Amino acid sequence: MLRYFTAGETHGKCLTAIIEGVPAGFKISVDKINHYLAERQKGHGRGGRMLIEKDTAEILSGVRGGISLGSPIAIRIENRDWKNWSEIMGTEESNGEKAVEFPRPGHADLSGGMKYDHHDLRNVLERASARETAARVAVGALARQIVEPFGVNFDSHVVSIGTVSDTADVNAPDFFENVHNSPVRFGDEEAAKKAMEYIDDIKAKGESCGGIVEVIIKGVPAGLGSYVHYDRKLDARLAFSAMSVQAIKGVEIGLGFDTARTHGSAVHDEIVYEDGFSRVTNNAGGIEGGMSNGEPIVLRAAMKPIPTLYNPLRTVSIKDKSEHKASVERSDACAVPACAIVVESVAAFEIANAFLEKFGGDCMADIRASYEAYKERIKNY
Ligand code: EPS
Repeated sequence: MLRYFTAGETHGKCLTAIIEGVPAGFKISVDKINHYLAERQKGHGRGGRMLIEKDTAEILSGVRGGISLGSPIAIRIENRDWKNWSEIMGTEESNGEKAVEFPRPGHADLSGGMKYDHHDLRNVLERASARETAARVAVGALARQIVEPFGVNFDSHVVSIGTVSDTADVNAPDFFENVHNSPVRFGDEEAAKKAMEYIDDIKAKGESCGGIVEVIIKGVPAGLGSYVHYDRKLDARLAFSAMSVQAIKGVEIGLGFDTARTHGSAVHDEIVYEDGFSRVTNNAGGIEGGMSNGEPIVLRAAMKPIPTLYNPLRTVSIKDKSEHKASVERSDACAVPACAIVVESVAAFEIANAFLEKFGGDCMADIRASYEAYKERIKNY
């Protein structure tokens, strides 16, 4: 079983992740981790913090000469902004400056303050911040390196930002190439321009905006996850992991909520056989009965607008309970393109975990043997 933890505050010294359960003998590229960290930093609508940071992973343990050892892998990502916060966020001493008194509606501030008895809401927001997603992207970038040698690949794009939807065809051959070159991870350039105008407009109004992201996972063999128990269902795990990403308010797989608005024959994917089983359509989003069915897995998540508003909403002081405008922290007007990378990363972790559950072993050779034997059996099913 793969497990991970992250630690770190947004203006603390660094973010740390420990991933446990990575088998021995896998090629681990730190450049690949850094590629996804850089992707997460991009996107039209990001705020000032991304100009300060250049997220880079340092692998501290569990890898030797670029190959996993089977021991826990620790990763560290420095916060460059720490130098501006060391007196405020020091672990030994803090000058208590930049205290936060006015909880932002939509943020963890108020419930977190009440729950942990914090009377400076900075103690909440520092950890609740989506900065933590840098660590999760590093974990996902590592996890994908477990399944990529078996032909599994991951990509993501933005379906819509606010009221602007991408119009490109996801199945077009150059779709993902265009997405990777787009500042909003759209496939269509004209729609991307509209989305950027939309972001600029809401930013000028002191607003923020959300959007919908989609992750597409190809090459997953049929049979990951299981129907036999609730916590082994692959869709349940993907939904859990996507929902655990900061600001996610909704998750869909395949046709998702739209399945409820139509009839059975318009939803279910007919089965055909040509050199193996396949489906005429993929409304199930690659998962039936909590198991992968061999079709691409399609996972969508809805990100709410970031709660920090430069034109803030009404709130109440946690000190004297007087009415006040919510605190304003430096923030992003739109982080939806980054969110696509984050959801892709947490999904990669879940797929790698389910893959190891099915084919698990202590080392690459055992996993390869188990995988090949399964593929052979399925071929003759
Ligand atoms: C983020 C870092 C944060 C925010 C943002 C995401 O840095 P700072 O607070 O120093 O500007 O830019 O986080 C939020 C908007 C939030 O509400 O948590 C990052 O690295 O992605």
